[in-house]
Amino acid sequence: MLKSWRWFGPKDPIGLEAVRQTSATGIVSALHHWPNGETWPLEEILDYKEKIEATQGLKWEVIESIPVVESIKQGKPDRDEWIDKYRNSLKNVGKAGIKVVCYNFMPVLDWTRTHLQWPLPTGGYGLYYLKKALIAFDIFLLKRKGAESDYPEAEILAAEKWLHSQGDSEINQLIQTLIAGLPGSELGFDIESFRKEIEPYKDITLDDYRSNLSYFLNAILPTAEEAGLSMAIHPDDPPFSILGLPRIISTQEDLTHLFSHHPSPSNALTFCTGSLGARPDNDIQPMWDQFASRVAFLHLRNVSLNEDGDFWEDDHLAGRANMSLLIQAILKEEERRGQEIPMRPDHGHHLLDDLMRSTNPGYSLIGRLKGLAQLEGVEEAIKALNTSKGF
Ligand code: DNO
Repeated sequence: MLKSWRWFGPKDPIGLEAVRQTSATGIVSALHHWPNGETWPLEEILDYKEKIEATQGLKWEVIESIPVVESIKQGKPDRDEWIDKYRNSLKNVGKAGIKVVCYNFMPVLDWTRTHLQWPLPTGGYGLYYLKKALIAFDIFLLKRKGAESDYPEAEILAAEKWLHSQGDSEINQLIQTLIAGLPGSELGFDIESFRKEIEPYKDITLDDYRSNLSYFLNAILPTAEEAGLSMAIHPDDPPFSILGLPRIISTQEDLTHLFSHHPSPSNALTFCTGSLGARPDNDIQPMWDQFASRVAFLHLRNVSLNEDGDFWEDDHLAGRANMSLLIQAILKEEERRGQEIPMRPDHGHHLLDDLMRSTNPGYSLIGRLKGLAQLEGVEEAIKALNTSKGF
């Protein structure tokens, strides 16, 4: 695996010299300073690449992400203009020699959690999705029309009770966490603007939303092919509909639909074990087996679930996905291709000195470093066991 690390640009509290010490050689980044939806000029890309690669040993391997604007997602009349800008960005990315672009097609919100500092049993903190908090937000804070009909009575009561047990600052924190924008999402809202933003989705069905993605892909995949790019879509996180918004890249069936309708070799997948794993009926192994050849980028992390529909980010080697078996399968796929697949340790716990430094939620230094070291250890062990040489 090509070990890489997500870097949020010059403002990232974890600088490139620090990344250099993690054993990652690939950088995953984006022009975070560039206005959403506007074409990425070639000079900007080259300039940013030069900044990254000025740290010896690092290379900008993957773009995460070029965000897809709401006009495209909602299929608005002006979407073609935005698609043209997107295609121009892709052409420029291709010229700059970067081969993988990660993006997502989640409406309005990118990845979503209810708690960013959930205490771990061993100390330190992790990310958590508490279903009743999400329901409480939806019904009692956002007051979304018709939200009550999305949940069983007992869950609504539990959510209400939970909300009453929370103080003002916890409630404000919940609102912030859900809609103020997590790292990489590029957008943030308050309750009023969020209500406006999700309003159009009441008229957009799953099928409409699928055709909006298809329309986008039909327009950009030929450009991506010409530019030699893999467009690695990121699965929905969490992989189910939240707040009444459609989600269409959540299950094995969704992915089958995506790749059968768009067989272009540039149509690719970001295999995110944590996102896919947050749904009990998603089995990681058959998903890998079916889509391995489409995987252009790996997000390795692990989640655990409970029966209440909550999930939390576990150690990279604990949780639902059997990482060792997955890495074994990844190495097989790499051998078949004769090429490494870029991987990054996704989301780390906030551990030890992480608590003294203000880093992006999920993007800690020590937590991710631990994850990377564990994953690398598994990889090395498998490789060593495969060569039957003595020691
Ligand atoms: C979260 C990330 C996502 C991801 C986007 C891709 O930590 O995995 O924000 O970057 O969904 O567009």
